Amino acid sequence: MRGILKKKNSKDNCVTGDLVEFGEDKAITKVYPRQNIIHRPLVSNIDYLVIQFSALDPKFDIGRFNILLLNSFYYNIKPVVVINKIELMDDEEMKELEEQLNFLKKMEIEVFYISTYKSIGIEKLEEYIKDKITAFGGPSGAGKSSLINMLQEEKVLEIGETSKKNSRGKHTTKGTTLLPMKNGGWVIDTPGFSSIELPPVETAEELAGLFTEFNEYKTCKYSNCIHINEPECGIKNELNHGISQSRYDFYLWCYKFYSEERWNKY
Ligand SMILES: Nc1nc2c(ncn2[C@@H]2O[C@H](COP(=O)(O)OP(=O)(O)OP(=O)(O)O)[C@@H](O)[C@H]2O)c(=O)[nH]1
Ligand SMILES: [Mg+2]
Ligand SMILES: [Zn+2]
Repeated sequence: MRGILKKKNSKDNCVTGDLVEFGEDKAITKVYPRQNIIHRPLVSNIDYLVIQFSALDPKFDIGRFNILLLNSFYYNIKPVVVINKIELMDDEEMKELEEQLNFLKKMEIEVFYISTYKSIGIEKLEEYIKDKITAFGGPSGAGKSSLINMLQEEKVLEIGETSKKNSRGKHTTKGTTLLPMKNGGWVIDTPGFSSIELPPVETAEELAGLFTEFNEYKTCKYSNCIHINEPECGIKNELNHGISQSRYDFYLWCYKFYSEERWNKY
């Protein structure tokens, strides 16, 4: 990239997904304005963010899942959920997982339960993301590269193992790669992460706005209600009915984090 285009200390001068112009020496001379950008994973101009976890090995983690979901709403990118390795679960475990993710229906978020080993659910997903640009994000070891190898034209991505000791991924994918899909559209493989950051939300109102399933129940007595200690709160009234307790608990957890670690420091 031409030095003149680079802002100092900026990680997003040019990212995977950018539309660019380049000269004969292949140096990038122009980066076009972006339709969108997300920082975890760092990609731009995408139609969907697939949030991919494995059911087991490593075990599904609703806390980290919720953080990724919050990021996709913060950056205004449509999330699609993929749960891989479902062949490792018995019926009981599967039912439990589906219950945990039931709240996504209300938010009109598609969930695909798949297994790349047993070729379960791949075609449906393929159909859904056809002709779109889709980035895959999620923890290391979830099987992102394994899945993308099935969707793209050539099997070129390296596949890792999960550690026998703690069943964590081994951070096999190091870079972010955009690849054409067999039937049209593009997929982006990204490195898995071990830690996930909360997005830079600035106020409680903004935070509540990222929980889109709250919208339907905002019949709160006070128009500036943040659904915590206020009486006659539409959200709290719906707990365990329209609003899932675990999502509300996650909301409280975020609120506590932001008010203790961020908002008082601005
Ligand atoms: N049991 C099972 N294992 C799978 C499945 N799909 C992938 N794996 C295994 O999961 C491990 C991790 O797969 P990767 O595709 O490297 O995972 P990744 O998400 O790309 O990991 P990073 O690149 O580290 O972020 C490998 O050992 C795969 O063989 C599946 O459907 N079932
Ligand atoms: Mg990978
Ligand atoms: Zn309220």
